[in-house]
Amino acid sequence: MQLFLRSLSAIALLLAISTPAHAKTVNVAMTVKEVDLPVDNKGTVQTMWTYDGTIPGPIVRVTEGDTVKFTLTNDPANKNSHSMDFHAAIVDVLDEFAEIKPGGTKNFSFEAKYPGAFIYHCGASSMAEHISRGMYGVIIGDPKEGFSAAYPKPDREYVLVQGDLFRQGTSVDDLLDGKNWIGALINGKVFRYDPVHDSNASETLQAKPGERVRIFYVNAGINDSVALHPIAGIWDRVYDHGNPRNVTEGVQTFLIPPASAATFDLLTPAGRASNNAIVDHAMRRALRGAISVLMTNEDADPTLGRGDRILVR
Ligand SMILES: [Cu+2]
Repeated sequence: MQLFLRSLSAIALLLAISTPAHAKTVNVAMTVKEVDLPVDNKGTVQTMWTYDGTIPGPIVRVTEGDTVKFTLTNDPANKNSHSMDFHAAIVDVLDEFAEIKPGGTKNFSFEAKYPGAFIYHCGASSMAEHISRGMYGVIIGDPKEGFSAAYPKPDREYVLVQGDLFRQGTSVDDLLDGKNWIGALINGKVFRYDPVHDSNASETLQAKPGERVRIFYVNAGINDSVALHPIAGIWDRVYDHGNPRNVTEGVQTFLIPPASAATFDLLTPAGRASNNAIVDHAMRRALRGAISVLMTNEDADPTLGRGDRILVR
């Protein structure tokens, strides 16, 4: 009996070693839609190109080691070819990431091999136009070992994706040269969460005093890095690329290159109301849209920063 139990536990151990504990297959489908969208809080509309009709596209959230089975549909009403480039995938740029015509569909699979926050974007030509018109989003791969002392469980999570806004109709050459750049989009709108700089803004990020707020920040800008600083705060921990192994502590300003992401923990002060301005500290972009206000007080909306409201819209 003892021998039998011992061999059973040996088998269990072998299974545990050979199969990742939580690996699963996650089906993700997106449809590219070329649509008119408001790009600021007062409702100025531009024709944008999107995944599923929103900027950014849907959040894809998996666990490290999961397999993503992805289907891309290019809506037949669209005028342009589009594609999908997941930065979390190790595949073939000419195969999986190839563009498809309006009415077309494409399937591919990949393993989310590394934990972290990764951008996805359209890679169809010209990429400068497809990305700056809004074709981007984030895939989050939670670490398979879960939370730990090195990667503590946050009280709230927020996703912020910063993109560019150019004057409608800007040529590809001018996009590449940064001409006709008129603003920085945060989750699709200039000053989206900043009622201080934009009286039309109605949304903010919220937390209660003393909470650990984790921000997944994606730079979808086509040329410039983001210099991310939490005005009136210090990043308690920054996980470069969102990978818990890439931790830096006590950070004022952290650089996020184009088409990259990092994850930021802010410990809000306990026992008092406070506010932070989450800012791209490059003034050209800060004062043209890249400021988001985090309000900390006891009345914080309990639904914000949780579930599907980690992206506030
Ligand atoms: Cu595209």
